[in-house]
Amino acid sequence: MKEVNHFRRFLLWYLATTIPLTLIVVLVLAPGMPPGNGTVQASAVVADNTVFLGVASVIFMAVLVYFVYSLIAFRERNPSVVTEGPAIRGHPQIQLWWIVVTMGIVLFLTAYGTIRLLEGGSGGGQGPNPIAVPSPPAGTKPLQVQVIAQQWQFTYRYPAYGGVETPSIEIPTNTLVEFHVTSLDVIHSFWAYQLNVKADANPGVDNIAYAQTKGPLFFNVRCSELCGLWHGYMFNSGRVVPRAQFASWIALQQRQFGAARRSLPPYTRQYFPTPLRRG
Ligand SMILES: [Cu+2]
Repeated sequence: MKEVNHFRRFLLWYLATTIPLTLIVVLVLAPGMPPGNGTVQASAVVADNTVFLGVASVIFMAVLVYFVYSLIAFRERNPSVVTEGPAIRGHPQIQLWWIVVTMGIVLFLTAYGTIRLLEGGSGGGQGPNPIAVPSPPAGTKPLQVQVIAQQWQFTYRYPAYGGVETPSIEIPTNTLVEFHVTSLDVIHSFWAYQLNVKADANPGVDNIAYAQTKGPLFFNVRCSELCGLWHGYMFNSGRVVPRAQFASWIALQQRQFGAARRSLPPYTRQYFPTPLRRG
């Protein structure tokens, strides 16, 4: 009887299943995954997840196809035989390939992840001295927005507009927004899902995160750090609106909250409020 070339047979099965599956994952499934394409950073995360899922499906299918192939091709057909097959040891070629392939994958993921992280910070909080600073769209300046967390709400201050403090957030389209995230009391976390921004809000700390807006967008803001009794209710929503609409919104905020601003501390990068007298 002719000896079957298992490796070639496995490879054929592997390629026949993995190529279509990986194409479906990379071209159809992954591009629709969260957090969507609301900002430049969100799109970058979707692209990175597409790359990672593509790599993962190639590895996953290798394991799965080999597993199924072994079950079928190498199973003992005679139930009276209970001895194990010969152990596979000392195959230098397989060992070498194993080391080369696994090391290649790990090094690729490390390099890719690091480079992508440094390109624009990926929407994460970078502390007071960011090293991954994205450049704003040509001819525009970054807009600073301070996010102030406290039990149990977010407020926002706009230093370029007299430090006005607002209970809701709007930001203009096609703008690089520089979020300065801080807290007045305990540890919170500012998570603007569709903007792909997530940054810890710590008292006395100026945590900077970037998001470059694209078109108009509705986004949800949630606290994502357990911060006390009403943590689950610490959310609001915001909008990315055209520049003209933003200008009239911020003017309205200045009129509405201008009086309150007089009893606020002047704008700084962090606040150390005196403890509240309670009860
Ligand atoms: Cu909170």
